[in-house]
Amino acid sequence: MQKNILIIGACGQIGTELTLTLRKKYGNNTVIASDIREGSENLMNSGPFELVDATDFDALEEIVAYNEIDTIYLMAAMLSATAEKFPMRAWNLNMNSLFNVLNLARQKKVSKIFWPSSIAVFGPNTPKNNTPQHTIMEPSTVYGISKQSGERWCEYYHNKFGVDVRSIRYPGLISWKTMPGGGTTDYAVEIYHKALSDKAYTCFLKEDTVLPMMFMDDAIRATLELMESDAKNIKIRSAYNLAAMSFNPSELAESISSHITDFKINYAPDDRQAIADSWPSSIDDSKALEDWGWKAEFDLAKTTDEMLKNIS
Ligand code: AKB
Repeated sequence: MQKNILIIGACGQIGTELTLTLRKKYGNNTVIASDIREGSENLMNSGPFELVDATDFDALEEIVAYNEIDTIYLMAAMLSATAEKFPMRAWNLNMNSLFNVLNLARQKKVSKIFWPSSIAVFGPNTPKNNTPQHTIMEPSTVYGISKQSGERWCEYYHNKFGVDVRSIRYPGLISWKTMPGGGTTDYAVEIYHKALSDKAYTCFLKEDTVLPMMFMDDAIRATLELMESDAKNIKIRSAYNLAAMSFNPSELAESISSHITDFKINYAPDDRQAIADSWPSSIDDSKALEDWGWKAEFDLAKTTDEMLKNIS
């Protein structure tokens, strides 16, 4: 029997690129994309697609059985800034979708799960620089609370029921194929689009707000490397710290200015500043290196080259 892959939340910023990469690697018909809405033309035309609400267990169960799914990537989530506006909706989506896939694995309907965690699991009492894998967490955002709870449940399902669930604490992700939506790190994508269209950007974070970031190609490679590692090497079943680079809006603007010399940045911090202030500035990802050989390839200069080249 052929075994297929299901991506839930395939039309979002990570889901789109993950689906396209997995289709290239394993074949278009092997990777079933699904979301609550349709996605980009590229994604919709490259393989099978199912419309589904990630909180609907019966609908997911039917898709899994019909498509002979073996592995699920659950990418559907409400991100940090939107979750502050709709706390109950965020909790419902972020937690119930996770319980659905964990329970499908517990019932042996699928054999492997990927679920994304985030640097948002950390909070204001966490050491800010080179944040360790195991440390004080105490997230102060709705999104962070859902991600930290999710991590606890992943580890619990692994220990209690042997569920093969794997996860990464993604930093802010920078990509050009699909826009992010509702996150605090979204400025680091918007800025490139505005630099090219208007030569100016008003940033919603202060100039000296340092956050951990990563180019999407690195994030997708990390996800696949984690999922393809031998189960015995995966010693952390909550979620792995992952890092590539850290910078503030002013440093990012400087990197863009080396290509677009008359680019101007202004600052008008809003509610998202408090979220950013509660997160780490840099991350220690040595456990990911130790357990499955992780190493980032894109620094800020390389990311800026790729973003400006591909958007324009
Ligand atoms: C967000 O800003 O909410 C996300 C994240 C860091 O998880 N990009």
